[in-house]
Amino acid sequence: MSATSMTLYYNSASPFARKVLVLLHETEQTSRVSLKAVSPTPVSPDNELIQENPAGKLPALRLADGNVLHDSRVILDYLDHQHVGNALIPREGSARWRRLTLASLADALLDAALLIRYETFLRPAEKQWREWLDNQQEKITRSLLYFEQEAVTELSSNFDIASISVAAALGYLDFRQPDLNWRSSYPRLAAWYYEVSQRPSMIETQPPA
Ligand SMILES: N[C@@H](CCC(=O)N[C@@H](CS)C(=O)NCC(=O)O)C(=O)O
Repeated sequence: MSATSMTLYYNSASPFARKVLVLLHETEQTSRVSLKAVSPTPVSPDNELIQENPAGKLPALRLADGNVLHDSRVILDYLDHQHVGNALIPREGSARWRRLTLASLADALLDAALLIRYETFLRPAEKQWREWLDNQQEKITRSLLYFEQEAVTELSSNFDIASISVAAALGYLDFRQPDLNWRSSYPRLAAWYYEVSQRPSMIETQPPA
C-alpha cells in the first residue's frame, strides 16, 4: 500500500479516533494515513462525513480502493492486519476474547462519558435529565472499579487493544471531567495510566489543552 493512501476522518478531541491514532503510532503506520478533521455532533452532522458513514460518526477510514471502514473497532482490526509487528489484537484463543472484552468495556465507559458531554454541552440546561446523567456516570464508576479490581495486572502485561482502549478512556475523562479525581479512588489504575501516558503514541495524540 502506497504512502498516505488512506484517509482518516477524525477529531483531536475524539477518544475513539485517538485509539486509531495510538495504534497507528504503535505500529509505525502514521505515514500511511492522511488526516481529515471533522467536528460532528448528534445535532450538527458533518455532510462530508455522512457520505462516508451514514451514522455521521467519526472515526471513519477511507481506504485506497474507496471502501470506507467504521467504527473504531473495525478500523483498529483492519490496521492491525496491515503491519508486520506483533498483533495488538490477539488473533485467537482466550486472550482474544478477554482483550476484546476489556476494550469493549472501555468503549462503553467512553459512550457514557460522551453522552454526558452531549447532554450537558448541547442540551439546554432546563431540559437536562439529572437521573439519566447520574446513571451514565454510574456506568463510568462501575467500569473504573472493574478495571482497578479485576484488570490492572492484565493491562500491564501488554500495550494492545485493551490497554489502548482503557488509556483512551482515561484520557477522555481527564479531558472532559477534570474534577472527577478518579485517581484517588483507583490508585493502581492511576499508576498504570501514568506509565502508559509516557509512551510517544500517547503523548503525540493528547486531546487539545
Ligand atoms: N462506536 C463508535 C463511537 C464513535 C463516536 O461516538 N464518535 C463521536 C465522536 S467521539 C461522534 O462522531 N459523534 C457524532 C454523533 O454522535 O453524531 C466507535 O467506536 O467509533
